[in-house]
Amino acid sequence: MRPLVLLFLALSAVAAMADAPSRADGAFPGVNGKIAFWSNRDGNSEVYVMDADGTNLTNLTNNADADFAPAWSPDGTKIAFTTGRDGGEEVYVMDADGQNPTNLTNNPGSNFAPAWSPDGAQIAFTASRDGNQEVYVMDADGQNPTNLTNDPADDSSPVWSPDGAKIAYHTFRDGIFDVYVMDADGQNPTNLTNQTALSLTPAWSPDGAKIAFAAARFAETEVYVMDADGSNLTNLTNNPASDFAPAWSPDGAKIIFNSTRGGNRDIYVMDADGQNPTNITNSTALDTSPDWQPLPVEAPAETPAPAETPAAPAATATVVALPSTGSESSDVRRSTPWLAVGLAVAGVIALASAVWYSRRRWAR
Ligand SMILES: [Ca+2]
Ligand SMILES: [Ca+2]
Ligand SMILES: [Ca+2]
Ligand SMILES: [Ca+2]
Repeated sequence: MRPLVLLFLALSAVAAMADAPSRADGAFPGVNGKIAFWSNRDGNSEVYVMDADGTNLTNLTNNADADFAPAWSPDGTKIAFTTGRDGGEEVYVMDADGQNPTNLTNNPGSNFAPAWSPDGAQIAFTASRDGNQEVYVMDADGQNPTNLTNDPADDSSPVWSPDGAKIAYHTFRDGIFDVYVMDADGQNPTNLTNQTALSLTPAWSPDGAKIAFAAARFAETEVYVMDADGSNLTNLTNNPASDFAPAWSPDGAKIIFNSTRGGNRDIYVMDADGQNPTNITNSTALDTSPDWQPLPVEAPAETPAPAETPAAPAATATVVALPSTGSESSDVRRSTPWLAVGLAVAGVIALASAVWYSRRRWAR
């Protein structure tokens, strides 16, 4: 194909994924609770929760400004999110019912894409404070923000591994978006994808063994899963529409993701092997950035027999042995201006232009 055709296709694919914030957050092990996401169905973006079958929809933010990128705390009692209500973009936290919204970042730069540590003590997020996007970590009360990436390229969409040892994110440092993993203190950044496709928004499985993410190749975007060391890459969606922003259910059996296969962005649930995708939003509005609430596993009430214990420990052991891993997240946003700019520089080769255009979007 000619360069201009390639450019158009590439920009189209980027635009399809990009004009929706599509950050999902990490699943922590537990019982499956509610699904948080954001939607513009009431005129501006709000964070909603609903049951896993799409019922009992509730608007948690009810704010005239943009509210997006919800991330459940590991105990399911709080939601971190991003909001424009203070004029910039700040990471807030609120109770699971929307009460007590609190600004954690209070920084004139852009702060977004929060993700909790498994012990709930810290929150990773993306900040543009020094001219490019970096993955930061702060205490859960907003204290001690620390830049973990310190790289001139954009680094975003952090997610913690369930054992707390690693943080996965996506970065543009190799000239294309790849999913990387680093130690939780920022050391040992490692490229897990090394692909010619854009690899974005990693999402760690609750047992730590796998990472789901979105990969975009020209007009095609799919949800993939790989082992936490980058091996055994598998396409879970195989659908001509855009499929992106995956997040796992706390029991590890399901993956929620975003898809345009119904004609607009909706949230779908599928089995973790890609089977039985089901639209649970069914709204003509933009619905995106799902994250599944983990609820505590009920204590075994005076169970006499040791029959039900074997499953959990095995997965944890596997995680520790892995050389590297990532977690999950995703976020995107604003659309039109960058597409116009991208088309204006149509002389640039297609893939480079698409990637450039997408920097804003996938950052979150
Ligand atoms: Ca709002
Ligand atoms: Ca950076
Ligand atoms: Ca697809
Ligand atoms: Ca929709």
